[in-house]
Amino acid sequence: MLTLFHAPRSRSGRVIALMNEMGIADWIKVIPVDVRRMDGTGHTDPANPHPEGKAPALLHDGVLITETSAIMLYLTGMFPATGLGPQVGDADYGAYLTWLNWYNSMMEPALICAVAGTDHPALTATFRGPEQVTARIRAALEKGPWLLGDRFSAADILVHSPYAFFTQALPDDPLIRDWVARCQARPAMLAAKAMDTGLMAQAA
Ligand SMILES: N[C@@H](CCC(=O)N[C@@H](CS)C(=O)NCC(=O)O)C(=O)O
Repeated sequence: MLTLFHAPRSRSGRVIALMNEMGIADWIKVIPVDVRRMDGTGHTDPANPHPEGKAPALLHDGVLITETSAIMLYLTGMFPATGLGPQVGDADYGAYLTWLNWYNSMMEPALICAVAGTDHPALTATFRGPEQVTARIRAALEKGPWLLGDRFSAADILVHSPYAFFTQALPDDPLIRDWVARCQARPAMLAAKAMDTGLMAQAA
């Protein structure tokens, strides 16, 4: 019914971690795919239905969903009882949607521009920069311990992830560092990493 196209050690690991958190892994068939990597390795996998050959991609009864945040919304909406994403009518729903979309439209572009060393007035006017990213997350974590307060959600899995991928982007801020460490230490995240280790070993 649900099929996830997953590339080990890529952005799709966040969906595996979410599946584990939600306890829905038995409902989703995971198909490992290759993707082109930044270091020049890998190739676009013809088995992957993603129009850009990227991972993740989710197929549900013939409907294709791409973009990690859209997949997260789709799954947390499909399995509301798992509690990993507030639903319409919940007081946290607006903040949840905001974090998932802010991640795509502000955080990831700002951090990628910084890691790439790219600077242009049009980029800063649109995406701001790493300091503003840090300030926004810090303001939420001051209430914490998670982005939605007491409630851990898919938003934490998504928003903390670039700091785990690009450790050079991790700010020297104990509040943010502790939150990233807490997200990374969750059993669901550790299980996702162990799965990737197994898939990499099989592929070698
Ligand atoms: N905005 C997309 C980005 C997906 C993405 O860029 N995935 C990378 C792996 S980390 C990929 O598949 N790259 C292969 C390529 O660009 O050809 C999402 O969050 O799902």
